[in-house]
Amino acid sequence: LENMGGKSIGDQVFLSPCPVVSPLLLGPISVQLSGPVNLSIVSRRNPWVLPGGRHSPPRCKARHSCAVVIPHRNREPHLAFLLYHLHPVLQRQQLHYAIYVIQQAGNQTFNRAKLMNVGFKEAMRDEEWDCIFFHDVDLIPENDRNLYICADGPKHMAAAMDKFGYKMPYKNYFGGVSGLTPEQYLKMNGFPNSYWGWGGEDDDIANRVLLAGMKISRPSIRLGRYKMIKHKHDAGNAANPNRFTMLAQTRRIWRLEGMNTLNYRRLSREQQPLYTNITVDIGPSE
Ligand code: UD2
Ligand code: MN
Repeated sequence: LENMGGKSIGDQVFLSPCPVVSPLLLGPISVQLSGPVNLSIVSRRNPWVLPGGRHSPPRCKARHSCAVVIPHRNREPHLAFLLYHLHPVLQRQQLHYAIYVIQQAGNQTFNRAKLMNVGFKEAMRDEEWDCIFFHDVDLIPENDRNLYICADGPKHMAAAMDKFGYKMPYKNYFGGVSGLTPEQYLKMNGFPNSYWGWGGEDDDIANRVLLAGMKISRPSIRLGRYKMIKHKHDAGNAANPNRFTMLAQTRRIWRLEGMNTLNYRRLSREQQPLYTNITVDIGPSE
């Protein structure tokens, strides 16, 4: 027990808090996008991950907890790739965490932001997470010092993506990966449910942050690096032609539409070895 870094009282083991800066961090990660990865390879490399994709540091008490929510449909190879890299990163950051994959059932138009609202709700049923991350399935972190920990303002993690030449494409960009405390998330009434198809929802979310009186927080360009797995536009996720008109209305709509109007039907919830899989019917677009 000495070696476990904890004290034993009765049968209980009390771990001491993890160091403020994890000694396990490696910094830059070389992400090779070639070579096959599948879930059994990922499982073998992450033997201590518990069913549902949960983990806590074994030898100290985590200072922070987070849920990672991944909106998903039909991108299994990307999911395997992300999990291959993300599990070890979260473990090296000594976080208490769980990964939730939110699957949109059926083949109606995709709705990324609504799936993320579902993910928030479903993750918070399990635990009072300190921070919820919303993670595109195809973005691989390239530096483990970009911590999956919340900040004073809603945190945009993917500040530097390879596809944008490792810089911000425009000011207030909020796509890809972001992290919010439950308080921050609820203060902006969550995300919009009304963006069906590709585009606009990320800017609506950025608008909500600002309209709710918060400031976007970002890691440095050096740490906030992500590689996007190259892909084509998915069938069922055509560009949303209404996105510009909708974006002009966020100011009027945000309090009326979002977390407080979310409705969906949960079809299943399974504890997979590497993630909690939640399949939902989010209805057709209105
Ligand atoms: C950009 C943004 C993304 C979002 C999107 C517009 C980047 C890196 N990301 O992504 O955050 O704002 O534009 O909606 O710039 N997905 C599925 N199955 C589908 C369709 C989408 O799983 O059939 C999920 C998946 O997690 C994917 C995400 O939705 O990563 C965004 O879709 P995308 O990757 O096709 O769009 P992209 O790369 O233009
Ligand atoms: Mn993408």
